[in-house]
Amino acid sequence: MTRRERGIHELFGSDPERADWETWHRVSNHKSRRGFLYGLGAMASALGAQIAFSEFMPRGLIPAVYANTNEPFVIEGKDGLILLNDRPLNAETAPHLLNDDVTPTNRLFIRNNGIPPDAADASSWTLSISGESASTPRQYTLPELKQKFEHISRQVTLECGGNGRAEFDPPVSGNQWTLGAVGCPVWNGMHLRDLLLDIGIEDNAVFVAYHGKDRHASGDPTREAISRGVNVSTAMDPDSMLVWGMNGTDLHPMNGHPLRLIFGGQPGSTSGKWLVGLSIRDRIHDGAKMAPPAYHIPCEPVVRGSQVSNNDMCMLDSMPVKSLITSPASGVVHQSNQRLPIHGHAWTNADHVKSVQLSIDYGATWSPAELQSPVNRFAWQHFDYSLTFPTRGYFEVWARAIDSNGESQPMLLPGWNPKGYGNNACHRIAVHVV
Ligand SMILES: Nc1nc2c(c(=O)[nH]1)N[C@H]1C(S)=C(S)[C@@H](COP(=O)(O)O)O[C@H]1N2
Ligand SMILES: [Mo]
Repeated sequence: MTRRERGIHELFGSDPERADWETWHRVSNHKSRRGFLYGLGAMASALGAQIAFSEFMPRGLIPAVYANTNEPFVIEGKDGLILLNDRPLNAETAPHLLNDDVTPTNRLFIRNNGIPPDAADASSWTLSISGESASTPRQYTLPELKQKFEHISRQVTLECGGNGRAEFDPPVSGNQWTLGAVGCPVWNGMHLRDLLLDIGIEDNAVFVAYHGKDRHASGDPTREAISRGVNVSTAMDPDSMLVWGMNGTDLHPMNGHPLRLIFGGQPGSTSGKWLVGLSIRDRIHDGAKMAPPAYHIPCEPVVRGSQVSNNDMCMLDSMPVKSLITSPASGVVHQSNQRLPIHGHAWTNADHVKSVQLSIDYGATWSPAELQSPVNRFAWQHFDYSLTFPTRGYFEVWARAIDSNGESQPMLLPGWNPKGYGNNACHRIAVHVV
């Protein structure tokens, strides 16, 4: 084998028909990455028993109790997600499983900061609103909310602020999200604005903070796992939602059932799950994970790997323009005499994505893909292209989105930051043309 052939063999494995996203991802990464593992804890809780001799159990083994049935070892209602952490539970979706224009519930990532609440009774769920700038503190049950306010459904992209963190170099700590901490289901609920107008908020209101029913990972009942939110102008934006359903059914238990917030264009951490309280604050909220370095980036660009003092950090208050190629899967083997259809999505915190361009020559030249308009603001937009390849061999397809503010995705990693937020580098997939 030549060196080049060996490279291709390594990339695509011995079975050339296999489109193996995970293999590609592993080898495409220039630094060693913590191996993918099903945590013993998650396995034990799924089995309902501690695993005896667990120290001898080979890593990645699927327990025979599952191997003997057709039931795969997955998070219930979450098909094929990749587990990054089981305490707290964090799981992402491989790009090719995000190909649907509307993300199905079973393909939406899970990002938990603490211990989720036990299964909730939606009929008695209560939301309490208070805070310095709430005119009259009050409560609503979930059935009251549904009965009293206008219902809306919107497709809104939800992306974790740390999506793409795994690629930062030097590495930064936190969940090593690659590409799949993003999704765009249809959310069913109401305008948050309608609720705030019903309560009445004072002129001095600055921030709307959330409180969830999940518990701090330490189990300490006096500490919240996370309590963030958005400034009042974002909360009052007609696109900001209070949500009780996704894709026409109840929220998944791990995505905040029975009530949550959804804010388009913001880091996912603002969209509180298992919502039991809102605080209308007369100042920037000071809840858990509001202080730097959490969800903060250096106010000015820094040298990679620098120590940055908390005083020099600014709040991450929007998510940058980005795109994802969702078909084919990276690592596909493609016949040279055929066209290769490319499909994917692009999103932004700006009004809309203006264009998506593709390159098969490492960015030397770019061709515009066909791009659809968003179904509503903050919905991701779909792009399509039919590629031809000039020769056989190893290719990369790169995608780059440009939004209505003129912002575009960088080809290489954007500014390094100590917590690894906002990586919107171009998505690349590998194609082996034979
Ligand atoms: N109560 C509560 N809300 C939360 C979180 C959480 O851990 N607890 N995680 C936040 C973060 S960091 C993200 S990215 C999104 C993830 O939403 P999802 O798990 O439905 O994908 O929820 C946000 N809301
Ligand atoms: Mo997040």
